[in-house]
Amino acid sequence: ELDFENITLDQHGAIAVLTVNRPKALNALNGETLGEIVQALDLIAENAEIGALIVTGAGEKAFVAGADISELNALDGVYAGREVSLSGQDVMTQISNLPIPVIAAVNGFALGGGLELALACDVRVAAPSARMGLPEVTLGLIPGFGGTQRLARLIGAGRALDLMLTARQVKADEALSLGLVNYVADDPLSKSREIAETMLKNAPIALSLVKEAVRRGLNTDLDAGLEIEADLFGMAVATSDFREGTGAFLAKRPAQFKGE
Ligand code: CO8
Repeated sequence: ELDFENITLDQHGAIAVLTVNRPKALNALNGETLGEIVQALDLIAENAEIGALIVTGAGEKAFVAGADISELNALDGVYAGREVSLSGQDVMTQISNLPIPVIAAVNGFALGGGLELALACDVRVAAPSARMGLPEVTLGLIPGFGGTQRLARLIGAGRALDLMLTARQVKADEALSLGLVNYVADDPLSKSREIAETMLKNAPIALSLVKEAVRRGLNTDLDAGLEIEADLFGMAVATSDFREGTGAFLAKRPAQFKGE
């Protein structure tokens, strides 16, 4: 565990857990917290032992209740607004670009920037108590940490527009039926660990190539996406884990992947 003010970073074997911990503001993301998240992501990226990341919020009440509204309130001018959005987007993009699976364990409120944080993860697990929404228009704002783009890509423009224009909060069961979350579980952190363990049985490079294929493919048209897939498929075939995986199947034994 490292010395951060507003987050904790723990490692349990191959799984890192990043917990946003600012209880006085329901874990809202101020600039300092975003900076610590970036430092944590750098540590995770440098640590070859870590094969999956879980992102969560401290306490029962909130995952992350948004960007810090007192900091937002001090913003003034088109330029300052654009810069703060770009730098928050960059943090979310760094999460989504990590070459390992990232799971959001959503306990309690995930609003505004908090939902955008969960949207930057690969898989979302919600507690029954979770409340999710993008209430920015109630503040005279719009989502600025990638929410307008990632939510529409995840659940479709029509459903995303409903959530953003009404600013309403959805509970876990509706979030599940919208495809906003993948699972609802009483203990989202332990369910996230279970999902991470399942993923970690698979070939690590293949996991990173799947993420890359989906992410890059969503930025392009089908033909270009299929080319990306073929290129990355070729890279998978060039790994020794591919030899091991197919060889183990044919020999009827479990595969021992090395991440090479
Ligand atoms: N920022 C700062 N402080 C917050 C935030 C926040 N987002 N959310 C809660 N807090 C603080 C409260 O001010 C309160 O502090 P205090 O005890 O000092 O009064 C404390 O946390 C506890 O909160 P409440 O008393 O309000 O708790 P309730 O149980 O009554 O309500 C809610 C819980 C419903 C979650 C309520 O706190 C709430 O509505 N919070 C704000 C939610 C919100 O609107 N989030 C979106 C923010 S906008 C955003 O995220 C934009 C992202 C993109 C930015 C792009 C940059 C340009």
